[in-house]
Order: sequence, then C-alpha cells, then structure tokens
Amino acid sequence: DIKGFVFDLDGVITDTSVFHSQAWHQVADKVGVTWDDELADALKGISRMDSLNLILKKDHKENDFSEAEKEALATEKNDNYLKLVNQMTPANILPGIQDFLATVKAKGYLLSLASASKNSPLVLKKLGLSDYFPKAVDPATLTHGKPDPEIFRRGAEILDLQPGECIGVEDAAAGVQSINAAGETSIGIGDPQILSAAAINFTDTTQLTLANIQQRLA
Ligand code: G16
Ligand code: MG
Repeated sequence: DIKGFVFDLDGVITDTSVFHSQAWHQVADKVGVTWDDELADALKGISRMDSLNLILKKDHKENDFSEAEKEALATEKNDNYLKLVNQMTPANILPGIQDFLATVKAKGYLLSLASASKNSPLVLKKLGLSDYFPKAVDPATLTHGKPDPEIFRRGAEILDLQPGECIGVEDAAAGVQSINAAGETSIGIGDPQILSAAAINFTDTTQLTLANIQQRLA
C-alpha cells in the first residue's frame, strides 16, 4: 500500500527548472559553450558541480579551468539563480500542486522532499509551502546525486516507510532513474519520451491527482 509521496522540487512543485536553465545559460555563454535544449534537460536534477562539469564537457572544456575557477563559476550561477528565486511568490507554484499537497496531507499520506538543490528551503519558503515538508533530505549529506537511488531511498527512510510504500514524483530523467532504483513507484511529469522509464507519465502537473494515480496503477 502507498503511504507516502517523495517529491522533487524544481520542475515539479515550481517552475524553477527554467530559472536554473537561465542561470546556467549565462555561465555557458561566458565560457563559450553552446547552449541547447538537450543540455538543459540533461542538467535537470543534477547537482551544481556535476552540472558545471557536464556543461564544460559538452564542448571539451573540462580541463580548461582550475578547481578555484570552477568554484567561482558555480557561485556565479548560484548568484544568477538567487536573483530569480528572490522574486518568487506563491504564484510560482505549478498548477494543481497546492491542491494535490493539501489533499494527500488531509488523507494522511506522508510527504518528504528529495531535491538536489541546496536552495530548496528558501524556494519552499518563497512559495509558502514549507509546512508541507517538515521532512526533507539534506542534499549536502549525500554521497551520490541523482540518478543514484540514495536521495529517494532517504526520502522514504525519513518518513519511516519502506520504498515500496512510496511514490516518487520527478520531472527529470535522472530523477526517475533514482526513484526506480530506490524501489519506489515513479511518476514522471513532462515529456513522456524523455521520462519513458517512469511507471506513470503525466504531461503536466494538472494531471497529478489521486484519482489519476489510482487509475494508472489499477
Ligand atoms: C535541482 C535542479 C538542478 C540543480 C540542482 C542543484 O534539482 O533540477 O538543475 O542543479 O537542483 O541546485 P542548487 O544549485 O540550487 O543546489 P531537483 O532535484 O530539485 O530537481
Ligand atoms: Mg526536478
């Protein structure tokens, strides 16, 4: 029986995946790496440093920067990102998400957060959703990022649930892989071709309802 939901944040609860992309795009331009949609998708769910390394690798620039220079580029991306986050309000919650959270909470399901983002507490606060997520995996404590199962496994653990009792909700291919490898039921929200590994595909957040989930699992 499903007893809990382990949520990704960026791209599922809110549209910050666009902000992450915008912030990285500026850094890519600066280092002379060509930006495209495929790169933007590959960065979803990937930690800050891993993202920078992926960007540099795309145009074979991974050896062109010292560790200190890479730290500076990652900080620059985060500064770009925080400028966008600081303008956020509850209007940035994706459609249907607030209703879904309220419904599952009222029905007694447990909720936890499995976001790779070190900015997730701030983002939840800007959205007014912190109270739904008293339990969150701290990404700073992880050994491996998505697609490794560690983050979603911990998302179940902090709820005292077995992975089989949890549904993980993701917008990134790396995140869906992490959910599946953790032994949870995966919901992928977004392009069904990119998220084909998900047990359940929804094209957008308005489809995320308990009725739709029950229908797809039946
Ligand atoms: C998110 C984003 C990624 C971002 C990562 C780290 O993961 O999808 O693009 O690189 O967090 O974010 P930060 O630089 O803020 O620590 P998720 O897991 O919430 O989708
Ligand atoms: Mg995401």
